[in-house]
Amino acid sequence: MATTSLTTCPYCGVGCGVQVTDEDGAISVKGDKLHPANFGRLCSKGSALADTIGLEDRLLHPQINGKQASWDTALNAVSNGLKKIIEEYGPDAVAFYVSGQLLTEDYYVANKLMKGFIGSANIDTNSRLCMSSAVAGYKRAFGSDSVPCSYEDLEQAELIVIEGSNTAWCHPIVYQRIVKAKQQRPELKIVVIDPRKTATCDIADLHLPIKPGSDATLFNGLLSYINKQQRINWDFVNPHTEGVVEALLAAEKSAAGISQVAQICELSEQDVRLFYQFFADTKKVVTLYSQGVNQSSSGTDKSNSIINCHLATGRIGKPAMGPFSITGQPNAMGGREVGALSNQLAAHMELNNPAHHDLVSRFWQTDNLASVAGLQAVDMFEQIANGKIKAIWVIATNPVVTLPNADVVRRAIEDCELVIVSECELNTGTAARANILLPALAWGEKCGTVTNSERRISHQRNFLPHPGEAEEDWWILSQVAKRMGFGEAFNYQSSADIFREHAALSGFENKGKRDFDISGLAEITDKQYDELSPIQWPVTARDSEGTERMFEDGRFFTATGKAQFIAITPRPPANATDEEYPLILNTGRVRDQWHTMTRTARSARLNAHISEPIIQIHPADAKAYNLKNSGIARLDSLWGNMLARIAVTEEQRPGSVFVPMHWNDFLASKGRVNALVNPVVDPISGQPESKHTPIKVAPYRPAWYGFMFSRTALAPSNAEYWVKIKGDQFFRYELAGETAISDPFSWAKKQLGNDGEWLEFSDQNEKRFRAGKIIDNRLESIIFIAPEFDLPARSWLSQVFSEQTVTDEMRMSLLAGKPGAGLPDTGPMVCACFGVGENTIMEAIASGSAKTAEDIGTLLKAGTNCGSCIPELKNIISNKQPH
Ligand SMILES: Nc1nc2c(c(=O)[nH]1)N[C@H]1C(S)=C(S)[C@@H](COP(=O)(O)OP(=O)(O)OC[C@H]3O[C@@H](n4cnc5c(=O)[nH]c(N)nc54)[C@H](O)[C@@H]3O)O[C@H]1N2
Ligand SMILES: Nc1nc2c(c(=O)[nH]1)N[C@H]1C(S)=C(S)[C@@H](COP(=O)(O)OP(=O)(O)OC[C@H]3O[C@@H](n4cnc5c(=O)[nH]c(N)nc54)[C@H](O)[C@@H]3O)O[C@H]1N2
Ligand code: SF4
Ligand SMILES: [Mo]
Repeated sequence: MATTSLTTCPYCGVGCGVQVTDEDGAISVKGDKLHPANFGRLCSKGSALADTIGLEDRLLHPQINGKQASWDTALNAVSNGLKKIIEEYGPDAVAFYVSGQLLTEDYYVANKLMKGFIGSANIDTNSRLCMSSAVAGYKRAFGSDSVPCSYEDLEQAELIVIEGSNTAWCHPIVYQRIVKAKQQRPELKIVVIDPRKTATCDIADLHLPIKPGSDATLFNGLLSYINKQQRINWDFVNPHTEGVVEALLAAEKSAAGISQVAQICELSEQDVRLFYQFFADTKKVVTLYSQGVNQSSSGTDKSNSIINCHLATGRIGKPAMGPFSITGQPNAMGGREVGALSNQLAAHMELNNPAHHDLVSRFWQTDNLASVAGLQAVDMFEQIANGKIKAIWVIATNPVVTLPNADVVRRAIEDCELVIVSECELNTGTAARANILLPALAWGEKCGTVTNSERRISHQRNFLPHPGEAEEDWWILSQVAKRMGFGEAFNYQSSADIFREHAALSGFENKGKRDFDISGLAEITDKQYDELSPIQWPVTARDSEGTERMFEDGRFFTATGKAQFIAITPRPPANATDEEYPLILNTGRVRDQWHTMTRTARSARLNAHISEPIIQIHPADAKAYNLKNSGIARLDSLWGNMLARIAVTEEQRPGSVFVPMHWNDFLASKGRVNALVNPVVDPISGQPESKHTPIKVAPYRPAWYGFMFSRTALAPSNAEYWVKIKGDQFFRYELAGETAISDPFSWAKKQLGNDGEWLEFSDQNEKRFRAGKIIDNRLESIIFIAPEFDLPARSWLSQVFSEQTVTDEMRMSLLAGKPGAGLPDTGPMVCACFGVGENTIMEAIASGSAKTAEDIGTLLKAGTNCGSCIPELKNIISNKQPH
């Protein structure tokens, strides 16, 4: 029998509604047609959710020092451990590092325990690496952390400026909504500001490949231009803002005219002028920005340079207008609401505001509420490294992979006296170094609320049983709180209890003074909570249906009620390139992986798009540094090094390379890019400069290259470079080693196991070796070694693993290392939803039957589900056509 449930996607901040169908235990997902974030669509990651819910490698029982323990023992160990350190060294010797992937209820309890009862503000969240500059920018301008816009504003806009956001890959459904709006209204203009030509540029009328780090100059120049063109909206500016004169003076000083801006930002004057004209001449403008703005040592200033231009033109608080910082994680917004950044209190209140301190103390009935800001993520791990912090509880984040200067972070965790980790997965770099491991319920098993980029609160509902002994994060935290003696305040019976308390606090003595107010939900019943429909905050008695847009009345939450212009003096990134480190390392995301891959790497189809840590580099730089496409490069910075597969592409800006943030130590021997990333932070927000580290690059020259496929997981030996990739019926390992293999056959047997029937081909002179192992006439594993990296197509070999029997022809093909045997090589995966490879697409184009992306969709289905691969389809078509 089939049952269906409605929930919310656990990945990005778009916050799509998901409909899950359980047909006798077989789970499938599709988009929730009625959810106002996605109206039924899902991207490649959302569509593959069912692939990721298996229990292999899940953490299902508490562990102490690697040994299974009962909950009681583990919880006592946590509370006694924390208490002992607090008694000896004070509350600031302990810290929590939490995450925008927690549900609001979990988040609320973590923050309440640390700030309200342990009495330290040493709780920070991975949102420090993500949204903190946007938060600081909004607060400086509006006096509150309020994202003013809705997704509908994007659809109704006349100009969308996409700055430092690869929306097509990172917020795919918002991007699809923009694509659709542009199809319906081709006059909708799109400007993309990104040093790289990303998939998002597919719909751009103008792409500005800006010099990395120079965005504040571009927007200061825009403010100055708006002034010179007499486009300042004084009817808005005079009554509703303060500080315009100072902001204009600073803008004029740093970016006097178009030619100066063009020079500093390394853009053409023509492009800068066009952008400025678009902005000045268009009324309905939304600026959508993300990590290319935030992750910078001047990220807060950059966000204010954008907000300044919206204030100057009065384009805020009105339909189709506004500075829209799009959030990354599913509950980045929830974390902001509960105040889990170390400088905030709960419900958008301030730690250093005595009235807020008093209010929260009374509401929580505590006399121990922290009153001094705690440590920010990067400093927190520095204090762990130098021994000032002696206990750290990490919940739903993986800092040994995602914090900058990650090798030092890893060492800090290894040396810390007490490391507690709440996780769903066994194999994360951080979990592997925990003293106490606490098993948390995962997506589909837990239940609570999340808030998306447009302030919309949605329910994540459980549809799977609780596996093993895994528990809700709020339950784990409350149990520890009770054992530490704070039982009264943590007596929650359900996530609904917590939600009601959180909602009540938001409305407590609020009376319109604070932006975050969901008091309209403070008294909902358990049933209403279970059935809660997506709703945008504020939700009050007056606005019981939620609020689409903030600041419609032109009033802001500053002391004077007026929005603040901020005078911006642009600063270059903290570390410039030099002779030794001549290239800029830019880092970020790829289409089909989520963060440290603990979940997405479970899905074969998501692994097929970009399977290895890559370095994208411009052909001119590749030539200058002697790098060949598909070879391996070694990257070094002042902080660390890594190895990555070389992808030469014109889309990369010369002088700058792009490396994904995703690979962890369980999936790649040396693929953690954060080992190289500069730990410098923005002085206001504390956000690291993840987009700009000077590096050098050199070809990696191993003695041999190779790969293995196997139906079971292996542990490669003698390979300095390895990457593990889960395929459909196999695991694939990409390999390279520094020591020549003298006896390849015995080495192969060591890797793959001695059993089965072996096919073997060896050419000693050429140092090539190929072998396959067959069990019951079915291909069990294969191994290929060569002195060069031009090994046979992996895509074809992956297909052989789907075959039930190995035919004689296949044996020949395998040994020859060439596709054949009636199985054409479909090429690297382009469409993850329908598994369509590049070669198949090229054939359709070559045959003349497909001329457009739509034709490819009709013929091969590629691009017709989530649409994320459409920019790549268009790229393949344009490369194929004669120029
Ligand atoms: N597929 C996928 N989607 C995700 C995630 C994921 O892991 N995978 N994670 C989610 C999360 S938590 C987040 S925060 C978002 C992030 O979403 P995005 O911010 O869109 O993603 P990034 O790839 O980190 O960086 C965005 C772009 O900033 C550009 N950039 C670098 N330097 C500069 C600069 O100086 N100026 C400008 N203007 N641009 C610059 C980069 O080239 C890059 O294309 O994605 C969310 N969505
Ligand atoms: N170089 C570089 N570094 C970056 C970035 C970048 O662009 N460049 N981006 C930064 C940004 S924007 C972000 S948001 C961070 C993300 O960085 P992280 O948060 O460190 O990355 P994740 O892999 O999402 O880690 C989440 C962990 O929580 C676990 N988990 C999932 N759900 C639950 C749950 O319900 N309970 C518990 N207890 N655990 C759970 C997952 O298994 C996973 O191990 O990375 C940052 N680091
Ligand atoms: S865009 Fe994709 S990853 Fe983001 S919430 Fe929607 S389905 Fe999930
Ligand atoms: Mo993020």
